[in-house]
Amino acid sequence: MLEVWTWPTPNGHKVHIALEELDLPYKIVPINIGAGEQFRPEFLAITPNHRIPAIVDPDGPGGRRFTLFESGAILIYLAEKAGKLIPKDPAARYKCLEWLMFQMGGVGPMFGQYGHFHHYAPEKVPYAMTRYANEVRRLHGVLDKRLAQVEWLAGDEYSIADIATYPWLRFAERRDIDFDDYPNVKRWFAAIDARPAVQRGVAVLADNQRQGTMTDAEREILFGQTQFSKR
Ligand SMILES: N[C@@H](CCC(=O)N[C@@H](CS)C(=O)NCC(=O)O)C(=O)O
Repeated sequence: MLEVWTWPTPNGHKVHIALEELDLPYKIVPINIGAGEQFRPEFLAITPNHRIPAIVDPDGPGGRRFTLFESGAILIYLAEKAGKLIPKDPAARYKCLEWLMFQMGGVGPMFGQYGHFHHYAPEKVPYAMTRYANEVRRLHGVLDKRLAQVEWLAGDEYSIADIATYPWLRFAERRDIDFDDYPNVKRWFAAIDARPAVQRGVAVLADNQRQGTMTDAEREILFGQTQFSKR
């Protein structure tokens, strides 16, 4: 059975949602990133980047065991394996990849830095806080403009581009975002949020979701020497 090495974060949820939407059987291998499990040798053998998510497919290309990391690559792999969630029409397919890359290169990294400087950094750095707040608003604006023209990010079809983006837009209040300022994003978000497969996807490992502030030990693992030592 396909294994997902994961944790309940936006990048993990992308893969959980896709698997639920595709109705593919899978087994969860929890990697507690606050406890340093991403540095376990078995995990490093799958992903030298020591970040969740990663998958192991015993029935990969050529019928062989196949490992893959980077959530965007995993979404493309799963969608192509199942023949769903990625448009077949060539133009729509490239639009899907365009918005998937927009999420991977823009929404994820910028929202991540917003979270770091607004919620986790040990000191207040006003320049960084303002920069990432501006970026978060700008990216919502770009999405809103796209979604004023089309129903889903790829165009007419719900796809892995929507699945990649949705988990990053959850808990908007934590980014000081009011969806009333982005009515097309609001409509799109509500439609995805209501899908039963999406609700099952975000429920994966939900009991392990971080509650409250980070401990010093977690902070050291995620942002301190542990993170940067040579492996
Ligand atoms: N570009 C990667 C990013 C993955 C990523 O940043 N994962 C975070 C959780 S959302 C992680 O595993 N962090 C562990 C760490 O920083 O050590 C992807 O999309 O898969």
